[in-house]
Amino acid sequence: ETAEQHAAFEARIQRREKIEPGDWMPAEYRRQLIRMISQHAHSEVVGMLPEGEWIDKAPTLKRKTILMAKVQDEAGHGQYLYHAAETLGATREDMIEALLTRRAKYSSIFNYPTHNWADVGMIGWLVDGAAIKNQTMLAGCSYGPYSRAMVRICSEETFHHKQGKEMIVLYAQGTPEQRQMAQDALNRWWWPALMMLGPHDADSPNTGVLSQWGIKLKTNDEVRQEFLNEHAPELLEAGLTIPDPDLHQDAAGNWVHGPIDWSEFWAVIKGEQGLGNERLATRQAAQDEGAWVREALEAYMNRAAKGEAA
Ligand code: FAQ
Repeated sequence: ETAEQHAAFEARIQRREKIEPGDWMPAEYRRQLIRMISQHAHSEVVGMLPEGEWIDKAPTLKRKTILMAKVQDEAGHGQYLYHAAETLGATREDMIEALLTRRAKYSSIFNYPTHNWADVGMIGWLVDGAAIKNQTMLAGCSYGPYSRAMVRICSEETFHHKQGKEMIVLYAQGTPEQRQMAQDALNRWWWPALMMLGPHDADSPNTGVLSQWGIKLKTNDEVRQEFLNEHAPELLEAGLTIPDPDLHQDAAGNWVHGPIDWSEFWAVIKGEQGLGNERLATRQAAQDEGAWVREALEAYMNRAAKGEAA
């Protein structure tokens, strides 16, 4: 890596040009993107698990169809993102191994259990809501394949967000049991949703370089503020109680939350709290059970290659 190469790259970033797969890029730019995109892909795939458990328990055919489509979308997002990481030289095998050996993370939010049907709605409203704020920002990022993936993924997440909000608003105005179910879901998902947008800026080691290179266009706290400003008033309007006694609006109109328990966040990521170990065991089982499919594909491709040569 020469100083000239770095200078030319920085100038491209300054001009807000998209960086494309074959272009020269600093090794650290490539490493950061592979880290982020692969962790994002893992999150989509592990993210199928909490909601997937409810497909055979959905209360109506309509809700079941919507949930099946949503979970299937998450699988598609995972594939899309693994491909985006592959454009940077990452291999699927290495990325999956990194997930299964905890070398790579995935979003903390998917280590929380789903206890009642309203959790499915609350995940749509809050988790997809938070993901959209983060990903709308990433749609403007400097790496072409990632930014384009985000445009498509965000439009699907918008449907996920709407179905969740519609469901929760309906239950919040429903029978006492339905209202209680929605409130219980909010009580459990509120703080994890705030945490999923990442540690406070002062404790975020990657934000500096990611911002410098136009990968992150907003900091974790800025995205969290956007999420809070949209969702706090809407949840209150739906008649629900946000489980934060310190929540208030400041003079500028921004909603301000109370202190976040970051020890819970790190414990959940490490698998010391929540379902981290179960989630990874499920992924490991899927990997093992899929081995014969990968072997068959490889045998087929080898045979096809030999056939072409003959
Ligand atoms: N969970 O320096 P920072 C979805 C880690 S997709 C676990 O601030 P950065 C769709 C971070 O990796 C949700 N780890 O990191 C859906 C780093 O560790 P490392 C996923 C977290 O990269 C909806 C360390 O902490 N979205 O929900 C978390 O600047 C419904 C220090 O943090 C993406 O992945 C966390 N929550 O900012 C699916 C979007 N937060 O890697 C199904 C792409 C931080 O150095 C159902 N990623 N860490 O070992 C990003 O935008 C960024 O990576 C952030 C973190 C904002 C997540």
